[in-house]
Amino acid sequence: MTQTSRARKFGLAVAQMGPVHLADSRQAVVKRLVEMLREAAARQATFVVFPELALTTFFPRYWMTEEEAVERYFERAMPNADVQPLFDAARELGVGFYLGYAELTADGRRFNTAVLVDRAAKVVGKYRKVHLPGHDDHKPDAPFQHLEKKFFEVGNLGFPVWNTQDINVGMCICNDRRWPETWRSMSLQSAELIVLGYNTPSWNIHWTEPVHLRTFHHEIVLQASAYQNAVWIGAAAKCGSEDGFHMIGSSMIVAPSGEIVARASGEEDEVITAQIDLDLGTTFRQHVFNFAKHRSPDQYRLIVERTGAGEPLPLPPEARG
Ligand code: CDT
Repeated sequence: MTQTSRARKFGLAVAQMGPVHLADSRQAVVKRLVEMLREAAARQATFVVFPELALTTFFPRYWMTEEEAVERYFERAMPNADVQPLFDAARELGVGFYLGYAELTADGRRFNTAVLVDRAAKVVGKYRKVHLPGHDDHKPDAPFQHLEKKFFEVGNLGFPVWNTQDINVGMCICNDRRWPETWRSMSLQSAELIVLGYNTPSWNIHWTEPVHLRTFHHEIVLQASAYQNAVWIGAAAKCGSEDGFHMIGSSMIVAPSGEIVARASGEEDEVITAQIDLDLGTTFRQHVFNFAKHRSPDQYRLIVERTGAGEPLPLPPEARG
């Protein structure tokens, strides 16, 4: 990794979670999160990334009604009594965090959400997942469901960036990481660190994708996105076999050079840390990815004008053969 002379260091931890089974209580899960928060603090981290939907099993794999899902898996407030011990530990240790959970709003709307919590345990930001994968219908012949499109609405908060703990931080969630617009929306707001949690099933129910590609695509999008946007990335999995349904691990911290600087080794609860040098991102933003100097948004209009791929545009006369 390229080194800069003026280091602006930030203690980052990623807390990977092993499986959360259907029978596991919220209290037991939060105890695991608190233990990892303490380990991260002992290793000089001041911010911890926890996974997507960290408090329960990955419930969109099960067919059920929306009412059943709300009853068992959604949070009506954040924090709430079950999660309060995590907030108490964060305040005691002076460690901020990212936490993914299923959000039920006061007016009954459902989102796949993450909160950004500062070192005083105050919620300073909220992100709602934009790129919801899967389907909303029952697929009885599939080995499991992926019902995010049934249980959640598309996020309505955009891709904000917050200044907290003296750095610019952005958030996204799981499938968002596969889409270049996610990262660029935040790097155009000078994000220095982008954090995410994920639950990535090892098998794709939509086609027979070789299992090794699941991890390969996870790595390639994180490494390319870190480099192309000159940001640090912290990505936390919930992984291993939840009641027989396996999900990939490979939680990691990726530098703006695209290099992986820390990576989880197993599929259980595991804390990885790095003292990240924020000036490394500045270096990349000043040179190859100096956006103000090199971008040409007028040439990229289709990116915001079209959703799906359509016909080629009429060629400008000088582009014709
Ligand atoms: N949780 C989540 O977003 N999972 C998706 C599965 C994609 S299936 C095509 C992911 O991007 O990992």
